[in-house]
Amino acid sequence: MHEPAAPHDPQPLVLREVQGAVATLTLNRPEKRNAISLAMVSALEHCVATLPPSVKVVVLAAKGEHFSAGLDLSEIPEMSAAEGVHHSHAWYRVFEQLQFGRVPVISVLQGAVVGGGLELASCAHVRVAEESAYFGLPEGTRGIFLGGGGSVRVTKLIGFSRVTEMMLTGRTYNAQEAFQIGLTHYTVAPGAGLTKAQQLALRIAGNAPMSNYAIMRTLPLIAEQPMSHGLMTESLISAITQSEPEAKERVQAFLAKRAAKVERSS
Ligand code: 1HE
Repeated sequence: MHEPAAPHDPQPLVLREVQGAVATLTLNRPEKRNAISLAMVSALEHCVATLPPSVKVVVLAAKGEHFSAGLDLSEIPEMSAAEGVHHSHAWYRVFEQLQFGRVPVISVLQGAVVGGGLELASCAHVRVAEESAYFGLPEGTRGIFLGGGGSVRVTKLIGFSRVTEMMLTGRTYNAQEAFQIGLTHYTVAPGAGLTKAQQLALRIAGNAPMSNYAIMRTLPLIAEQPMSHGLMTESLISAITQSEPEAKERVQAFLAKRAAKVERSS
């Protein structure tokens, strides 16, 4: 069932549909190419903060031909420098909830994934792109700069050299190129993104919750730690994860030939 982000909102900017363990959040401003206004940021924050405990995976999608045209540029002309800082921090709050929240996030990307749209997509743990997707950082041409965490998150995904070149020249990467440089994990046919994301969501929801949590929360930390700290963090989280009763049961099931073997991905 689709629920509006805020009760009684006649035109919700983000739709939320919960089916079993999977919540689908859909940016719902296609007439403005899902440009991200502060109101949309708040709607997203509300949807994430109030996820039912039964939800184990979020799919983040967008209505229309474009995932997102980025920051709602109509908010820029009136903004002072101080307001700009607070504006960025409002984005950071919800993006942090997405990346370091309770459950993994899979994004479904089509058409323009640009500026703040790419910053949002880079918070997801898995990115599925339809062939129509293209990725850009047009901030330079608008006279502005990244402000939704992209200089950290996009740079971690593809390196500062590529981000610098994208921002200076306005170059965009198509879906195939984005896959090749590690910006996305899957490329699928037009219209097939949501189905692919839902299949992946069911796989992820079938994992032990503590394993999912360890993967999401500790891999980014370990990546930033010096090697000796990283190895210590890994050994501790590994010991905690494998001590969970669910881990014991899953390993026993494999040893007793009751669990599925590893299969080639299709
Ligand atoms: C917008 C926005 C927007 C569209 N803010 N209103 N982002 C950009 O620089 C990308 C700007 N957008 C575009 O280049 C194009 O709109 C698209 C390539 C994404 C799509 O083109 P098209 O032909 O399908 O749509 P359109 O006719 O350009 O736009 C439809 C409407 O959406 C139109 O409004 P209308 O009232 O005339 O119908 C557009 O004005 C409106 N629209 N994009 C506001 N972005 C936290 S810092 C992040 C910094 C950034 O994100 S910088 C990148 C900004």
